[in-house]
Amino acid sequence: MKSCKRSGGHNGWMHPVQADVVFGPEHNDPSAPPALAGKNVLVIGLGRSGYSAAKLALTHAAKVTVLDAHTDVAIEQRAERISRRGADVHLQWPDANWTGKADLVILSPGIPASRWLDKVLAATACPVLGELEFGYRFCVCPIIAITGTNGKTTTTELLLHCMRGVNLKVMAAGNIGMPVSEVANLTPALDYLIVEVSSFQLERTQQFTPYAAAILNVSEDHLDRYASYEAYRQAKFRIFENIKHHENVVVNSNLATAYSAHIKNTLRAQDPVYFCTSGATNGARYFATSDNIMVCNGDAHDRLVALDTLQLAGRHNVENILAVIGLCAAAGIRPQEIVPFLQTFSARNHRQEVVARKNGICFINDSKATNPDALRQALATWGSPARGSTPGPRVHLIAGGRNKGMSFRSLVPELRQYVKSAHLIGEAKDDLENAWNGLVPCKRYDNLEAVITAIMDIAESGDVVMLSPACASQDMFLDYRDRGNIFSKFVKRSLRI
Ligand code: UMA
Repeated sequence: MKSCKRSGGHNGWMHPVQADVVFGPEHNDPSAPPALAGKNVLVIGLGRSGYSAAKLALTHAAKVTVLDAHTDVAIEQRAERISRRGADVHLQWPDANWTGKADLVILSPGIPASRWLDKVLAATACPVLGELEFGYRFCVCPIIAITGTNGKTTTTELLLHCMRGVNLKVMAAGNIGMPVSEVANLTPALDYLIVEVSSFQLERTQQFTPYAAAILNVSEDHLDRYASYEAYRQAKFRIFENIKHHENVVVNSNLATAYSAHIKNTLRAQDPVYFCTSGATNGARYFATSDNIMVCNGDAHDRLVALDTLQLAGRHNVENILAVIGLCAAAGIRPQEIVPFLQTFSARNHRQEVVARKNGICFINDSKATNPDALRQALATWGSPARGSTPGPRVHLIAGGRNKGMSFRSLVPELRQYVKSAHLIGEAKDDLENAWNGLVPCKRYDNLEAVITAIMDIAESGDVVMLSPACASQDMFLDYRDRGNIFSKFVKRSLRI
């Protein structure tokens, strides 16, 4: 294995740290601890990110205040734990009345720009860091970052699997559910930290400089937070902003035009590594044909691995695999070295997960599909009739939840081709019914249990019952995992397995 391009510091790696108004000039020396002792740190949001950031700041002897607009059992438990360590915590905090002192504000990713936030930030008049940026400042190993509208978690887990397979010490953090602030103090023991990054986290990056990074794909999502699709895509491209070395920038060739437009103004790496799922086009270094994953070596195209030897199904997963190959290559791992690990990795829970097969009916939990494009991928993967079975639509689709400002009309072709019946839940019931009624039979429900009971009466051998909501989960569930677990529980109970 070729060693990664490191340049001093831990394992030879050193963050490209610039003079810093937040941590003071001593942060130019990466071996010096960030200067937070005695500083007033205001953390906004006491979810997982705020909790980890508050603990990290407390560890560095900061005076920590935490504000959260809500409260629930989990928030109260976190509040109690950090209060015991000296934090001043305000729950159910009313907007716009912060008058305290702060030297640094740390924002949780789920908190969007708003008038009350502007007021707080204006009142404090101090630097503001997102939790990702804050945690990053304490990391001392190289970071590999992954973003994209869909596939981030699968790709992060696949990269973890491959890098561990070649005996590197790696961990995963970020949007995958583990804040970077939580693991920053573990990074001295790591070769790499793999970070799943969301657009929310990227909105407030400053010095965040991954050693290597990939964008898997960008399609419409979170339009309740962003003024436009373009604004959302721009947030995604911030992942590359500080990377100078073009071999370490890995991009889906679908985004080549957008990438070129961005580098004119902001991005530094002029000539990224492209991957492509539709053959050797657009100068892609890594690409897939209908049967194989290929590597471009100058004019030669070498077959790396046959698609039918992989456990991950679907074209969208080919995208994820190609990105992993590109990121591994940036870390000095040759594509051939990871082939056995590509072949042994299978999809994790909640992402097109087969929950049960009984009486010829397949039950799929795709709770992680929180936008229309993810639903489209799931239908393309599971919608085609099995060999030898009756042609025609076969999916009983369960969709709905909290609409993130999306239109569902774009799914009409897939709906016509693959969906036998649509079962609608959550706040988005009306939007979905308006978009789909007349195309497929649509029925509305108040809860998932009622949906499963109804579908059990109509599903036949050869059909697929799929939860792929195309919406966020928080209107009815704690999160997508909770939604998927409840779906799986009801399915198994109904099938008596
Ligand atoms: N809050 C306020 N005021 C507000 C909004 C929220 O006080 O106006 C409080 C809430 O009461 C809550 C806290 O802020 O207590 C929640 O903060 P948060 O929404 O940032 O959530 P965390 O628990 O910190 O989780 C975040 C990510 N969530 C979001 O970005 C919405 C998690 O990604 C991530 O796993 C975690 O940090 C660790 O890095 C989840 C997610 O849904 C999976 N991500 C979105 C996605 O994948 O599409 C971006």
